[in-house]
Amino acid sequence: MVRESSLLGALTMLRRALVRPPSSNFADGLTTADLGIPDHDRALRQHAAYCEALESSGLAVTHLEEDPRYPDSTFVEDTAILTRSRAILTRPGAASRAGEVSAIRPSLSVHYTQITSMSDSSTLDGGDVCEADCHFIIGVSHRTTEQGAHELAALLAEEGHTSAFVDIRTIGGILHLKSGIAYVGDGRMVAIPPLAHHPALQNYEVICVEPSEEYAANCVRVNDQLMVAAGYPTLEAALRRLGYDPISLEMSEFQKMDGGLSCLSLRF
Ligand code: CIR
Repeated sequence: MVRESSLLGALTMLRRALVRPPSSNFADGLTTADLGIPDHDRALRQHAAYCEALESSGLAVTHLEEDPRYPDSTFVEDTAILTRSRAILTRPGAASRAGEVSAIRPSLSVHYTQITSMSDSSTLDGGDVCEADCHFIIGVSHRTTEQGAHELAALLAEEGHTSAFVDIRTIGGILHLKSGIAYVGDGRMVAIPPLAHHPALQNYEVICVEPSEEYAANCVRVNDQLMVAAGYPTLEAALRRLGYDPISLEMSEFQKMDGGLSCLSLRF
């Protein structure tokens, strides 16, 4: 095990991130959003700003090569679940993304000696896994099967982590669980209205986003910093009232491909 982390209060101190820039054929990836075709140059600029924000949060950022074999491969979060002691390689729920997992493995093996693969009878995307201190909330979605969610929970339990499940298959407008919730530390969870009262969130102080700001629910706490999507003033104001000083980042080109802030990095 080589995850270099210590505890920051109850929050895990993060040291590193892996990112992969959007490839030139990024627009050929999967999407349900009806927001137009992403502009590759603008996506690269937004990605660069995102990487700067990770660095300013104290992370050493490893920039992987763009990988045009997989147009969705900039969304590296979906390929692995990283705990203190191991990397768990996922089984993406979209067939076109399956090869992304073997593509990321060598970069993870630089940092992890223990790498576990999920069974090929399950599917699970990293975007369905929300880590909240040592507890994991796992979404069952159109990408993550119930079996995949339970298999991951069993693997996490081997390390003493607890899990809860949230079925998002009937909730419109979100691809993954973390399209709709984010743990921002301090016992607080940001959530979209349909998830705000879910039993899995009952032990958290829930910051509920307005229906018009649902995209902003995918925010990312990294050490002392909180990264939020730009253009969602009500959530940003609510976070400021709670004492956060969010870094706001333009995400328009990734939103066009159903991606959010968390999807763009593996943080450990
Ligand atoms: C996909 O449909 O798989 C990509 N276009 C977007 C993945 C976003 N990932 C995430 O939310 N973790």
